[in-house]
Amino acid sequence: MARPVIHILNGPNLNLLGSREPGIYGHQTLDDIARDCTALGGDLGLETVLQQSNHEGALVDMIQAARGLAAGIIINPAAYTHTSVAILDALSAFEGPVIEVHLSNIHKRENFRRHSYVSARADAVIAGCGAQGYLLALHHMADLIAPSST
Ligand code: CA2
Repeated sequence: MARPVIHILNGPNLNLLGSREPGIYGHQTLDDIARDCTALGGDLGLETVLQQSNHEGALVDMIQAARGLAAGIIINPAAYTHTSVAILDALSAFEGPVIEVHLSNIHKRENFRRHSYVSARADAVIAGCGAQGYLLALHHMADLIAPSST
């Protein structure tokens, strides 16, 4: 039987991970994160598809494209977390679970990072765990989409 597919979406500048600001965002690249998610997804019986864009509309398109295909979305909207009603609205039209991930603890940084539009739709929020946050999100996603035994 086909494994449930989880889309892991990443916003602007996350393609630079590993190359700059390791003190805030760690040493792992987005390719490292994709590789680790693929491996863990295999253990959890999930297929993972990781995508990144620097453009708000492209992220909206990715979220819309996940409808009917993905069992769940894990998203790090990056700076659009704090600005984008468009991403919130697109996620609201997605039928499955949504988990918001941030590498850094957005509540320990500048005030403007403390508000997330996306959190109003997210079923769970993980912040401050670095790249491990994506793996924690995958574990929780597996629980959220597991068929009920009752
Ligand atoms: O902590 C996170 O994961 C953030 O979503 C990262 C965003 C930031 O705007 C959010 O407030 C919190 C920024 C991503 C930028 O990534 C870079 C990686 C390497 C070098 C420069 C930027």
